[in-house]
Amino acid sequence: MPDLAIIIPTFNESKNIRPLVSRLDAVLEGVDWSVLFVDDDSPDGTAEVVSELGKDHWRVSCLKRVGRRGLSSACIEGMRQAKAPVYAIMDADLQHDETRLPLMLAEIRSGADLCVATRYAGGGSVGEWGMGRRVISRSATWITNVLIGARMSDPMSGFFMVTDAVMQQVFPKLDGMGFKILLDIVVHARKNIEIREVPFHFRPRLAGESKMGFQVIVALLVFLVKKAPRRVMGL
Ligand SMILES: Nc1nc2c(ncn2[C@@H]2O[C@H](COP(=O)(O)OP(=O)(O)O)[C@@H](O)[C@H]2O)c(=O)[nH]1
Ligand SMILES: [Mg+2]
Repeated sequence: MPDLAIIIPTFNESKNIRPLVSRLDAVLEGVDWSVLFVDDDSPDGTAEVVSELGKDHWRVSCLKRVGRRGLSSACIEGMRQAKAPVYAIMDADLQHDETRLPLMLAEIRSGADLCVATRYAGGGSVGEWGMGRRVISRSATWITNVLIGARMSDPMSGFFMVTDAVMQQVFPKLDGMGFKILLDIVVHARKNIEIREVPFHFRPRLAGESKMGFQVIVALLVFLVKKAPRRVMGL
């Protein structure tokens, strides 16, 4: 069992797999790590690229799901399958700065239960986003923190590390819907888990397309309306 299992959900990311694995190799020297790509049968052949790479690279493997889609459920299934003491969740598209991974692991090893890579504190940034996307992201973050009391500067971050101990508590409670896996974990974990943050600069996407869209925002609002009363009423 490796010390760290990196779980990467993919949909049409074939061009990003090899560059990403080379970067992981470069930054994770000295760590016993593995990476599991959870691919929802991408038409561009992402799963085949991963399997091919995995033949010569024992740290790399692929979980291919057929007939299903979903970022959160892909992360959950990936963690359940990988079974490691610590999991990192990150995107395949090179937008998440992999050089942060050793720092995040150091936070976990020194006692954090969850370490979130944040775009909104300590010198992190969203890079070259347009005004519209900035406003939507900031508003969603603000509303989330008001309603959920999530204690995080970037509750919508898709880049974080979490211990298996926390995941074992929350697995039965996660619904696997939508994009907000971090939020789902924090809402369902015990209230005193130690959350730390590491800043990062969100890079522009080089290859492939974003799957974030209007339906993601609607799904977030539905989630908040369902979960907020639990927190506000202390349930
Ligand atoms: N397995 C799986 N991965 C997905 C799905 N939707 C998005 N992803 C992956 O989740 C990550 C984040 O999605 P992305 O479109 O980059 O969102 P953005 O960074 O907010 O624009 C990327 O690695 C995507 O390939 C999905 O339905 N299933
Ligand atoms: Mg992305």
